[in-house]
Amino acid sequence: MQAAPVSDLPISVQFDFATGIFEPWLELQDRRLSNLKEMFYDQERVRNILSEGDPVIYEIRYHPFQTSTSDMSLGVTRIYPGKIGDEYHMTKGHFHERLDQPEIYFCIHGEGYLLMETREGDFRAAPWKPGTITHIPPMWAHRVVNTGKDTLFFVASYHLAAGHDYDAVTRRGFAQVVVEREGKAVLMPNPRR
Ligand code: M6P
Ligand code: ZN
Repeated sequence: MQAAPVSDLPISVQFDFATGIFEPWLELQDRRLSNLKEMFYDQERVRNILSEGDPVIYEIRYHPFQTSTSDMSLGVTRIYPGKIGDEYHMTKGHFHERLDQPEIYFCIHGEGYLLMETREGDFRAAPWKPGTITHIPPMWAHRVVNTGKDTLFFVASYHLAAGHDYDAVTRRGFAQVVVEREGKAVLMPNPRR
């Protein structure tokens, strides 16, 4: 993320509920399979797919609202439908670097789960549909999984100072993974733990 421009004036952006894209945004990040290859449990499948290409799994548009005294930020993530092997497309997932920083996620479109886990191993999977709003308390890692046939998009509101810590999630994943079984999305214990 580049340094955010400082403005003490109110700013509005315009969100399109049909596409999940808002304007203007200040930064766009594509997350390709190579950026989150450690996250999927079926590592052989990851290698096979990467030998033929590097699909975009999701994209994020950011607008940091940096003022001289505050650092609220907006992020809109769009997760494309699909699976890696039998595991559904999902975000990397992260803890916040700062231990006092929560976040609010608003599901706008699509269906899936918001997975959350503490370092002590307390785990929650919130089923998600349009209109579900989840408060993620400090010290809970968070990851969104798209189990539907459409693009899932959600709005995130957080402070820039929260920071992203991907370390533990990259090494250990979450306690459970979301996979397709007989056409249905089910949770199962992470085979890599
Ligand atoms: C939301 C926010 C962002 C985050 C993004 C993608 O928009 O939580 O801070 O970057 O989701 O999640 P991740 O960084 O885990 O890939
Ligand atoms: Zn976060």
